[in-house]
Amino acid sequence: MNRRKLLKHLLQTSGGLVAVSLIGGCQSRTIEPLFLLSLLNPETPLPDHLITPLDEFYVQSYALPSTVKADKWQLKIKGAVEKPLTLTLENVLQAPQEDFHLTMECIGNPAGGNLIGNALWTGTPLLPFLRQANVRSDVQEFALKGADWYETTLPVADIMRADVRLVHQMNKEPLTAAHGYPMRLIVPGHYGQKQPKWIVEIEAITKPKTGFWENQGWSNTAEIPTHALMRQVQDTRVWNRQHQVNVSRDGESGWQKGILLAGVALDRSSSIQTIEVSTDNGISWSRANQNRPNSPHEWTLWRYLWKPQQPGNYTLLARATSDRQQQPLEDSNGKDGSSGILNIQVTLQT
Ligand SMILES: Nc1nc2c(c(=O)[nH]1)N[C@H]1C(S)=C(S)[C@@H](COP(=O)(O)O)O[C@H]1N2
Ligand SMILES: [Mo]
Repeated sequence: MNRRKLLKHLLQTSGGLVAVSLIGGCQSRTIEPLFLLSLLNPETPLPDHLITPLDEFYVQSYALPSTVKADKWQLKIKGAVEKPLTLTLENVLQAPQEDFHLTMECIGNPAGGNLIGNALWTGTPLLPFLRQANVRSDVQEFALKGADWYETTLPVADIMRADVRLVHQMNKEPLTAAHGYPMRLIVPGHYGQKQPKWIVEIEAITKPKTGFWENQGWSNTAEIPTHALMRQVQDTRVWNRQHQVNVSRDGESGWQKGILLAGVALDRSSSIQTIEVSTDNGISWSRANQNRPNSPHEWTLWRYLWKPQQPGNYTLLARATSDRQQQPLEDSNGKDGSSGILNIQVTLQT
């Protein structure tokens, strides 16, 4: 699609409607099954990318999705800048577009939770626009605001990077209303709360400030720790911490045939080197098979074929090691995001 067509297409799309469930004014939609890993045959190579389909991608918004009209949409770059700027959709679409894979996860996602998804995003770097606005040297942070009055902040160094982009497509489709139509900002390395949807304002500020979730105690840096998520025990999808799974001995999915464990791993900035699985509550560890995405911002896929010898109770753990760190055994402060190890109790029946 050329840019003119793209603009027309975007202007015609109202931003697809989604089913909304309102719980205490907070819109949060999680869909099962999240994880359609067709990895049951360990002989088939792991795919390079596992993309979460749009209708399965989690939605986390503190209020109803904002209804922004593309032809009315504007992004103001203001505050402590020499030349304040107002961008239209056309301005953004006329700039060079880039496709990139990135996994988005909510800081509130518990170990093994499903507030996580991976997409192919399309957008353009924000940096040239910031340069155009000529950010003053005493600026410390940017306050990023959505049309729903959502606000979050990040230091200058985190925002004035070539890989921070204004994004208008997700999996090659215009963003849906729920995911920020017509435009959101994506700041790699950070949890979802630093990815403002329906972005309408970027304010350069000279004093640090905290945003909506950060004011409620959530981490203000919100950087993604090295962590692994285990998502599959045979055909049983595993969602919760301390999940209890029963597996019979015989039959098509009986444990005698082996049990396939699979999942993902992610870090804020560096590649995942290894994923290890323990089936004896951390006494011994075995390397899982994994793929190696080009970008550290896309989840690494892993799987491990467990061949139990005896019935009984087992505790399964998975841990990731990135270039930066090995995932700690204990869960850290939940308000910094869950870096803890998912703990799955499995009973293998006699
Ligand atoms: N404008 C706006 N942006 C927002 C939010 C919001 O409520 N309003 N929620 C944030 C949170 S907490 C997360 S986890 C991600 C979720 O993005 P998604 O709904 O596209 O998955 O959006 C972030 N950006
Ligand atoms: Mo979030």
